[in-house]
Amino acid sequence: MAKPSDFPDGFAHYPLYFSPAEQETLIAEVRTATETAPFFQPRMPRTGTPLSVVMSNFGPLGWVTDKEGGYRYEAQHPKTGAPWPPLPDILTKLWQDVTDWPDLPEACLINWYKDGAKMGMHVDRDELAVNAPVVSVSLGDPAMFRIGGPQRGGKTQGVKLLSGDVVVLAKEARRCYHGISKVDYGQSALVPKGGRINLTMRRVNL
Ligand code: MD3
Ligand code: FE
Repeated sequence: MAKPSDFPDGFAHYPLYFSPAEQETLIAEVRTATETAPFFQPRMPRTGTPLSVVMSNFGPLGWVTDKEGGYRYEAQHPKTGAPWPPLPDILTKLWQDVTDWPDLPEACLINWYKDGAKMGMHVDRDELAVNAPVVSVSLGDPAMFRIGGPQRGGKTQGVKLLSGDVVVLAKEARRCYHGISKVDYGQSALVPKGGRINLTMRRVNL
């Protein structure tokens, strides 16, 4: 059994931070935002291989990736060219509650995991603000989150993330390999078309 101390410094898990009513509010915010900023299919740089999640964003900047341009932050939606919808107040409040970072996040990536979707082990390194915390919200179906160390291929710890859970990645944890190895598809009725939605707030610029 893993002890909490096996997790990297700066990792914090807040189980069921959001009530069922607040989770419904968050899903309604996602639904409204994706009416103007529809989910898009992200693709790997150079190969164009699709990732298994679909994505959108809230905030002044959004994370995008495609074959030609690779991983980057953009102020406009890749398909519509419109600015991203603003960060909802409930997420601004969350950031202020669980971090002591002086600035608000610029980007909130929305990842939607449908049946069979996963996310391979990676490090988020497209932000200039590498020391700012990242705050993540899980909604819908449960998922197994894995976090390792700063080197690819080392030992990892698993944490099951449930709907309403919040994870904060600060300090060393911010620079650790992590991914979603499995989603227990069909366990939650929260997401109207099924699956899991993850919201990840990031500070991009210094
Ligand atoms: C640890 N998302 O969007 S959230 C991602 O559930 C991402 O969709 C996963 O990894 C998801 O990049 C995991 C938790 C998370 C988010 C960002 C991190 C963990 C992190 C950045 C650095 C270290
Ligand atoms: Fe990540």
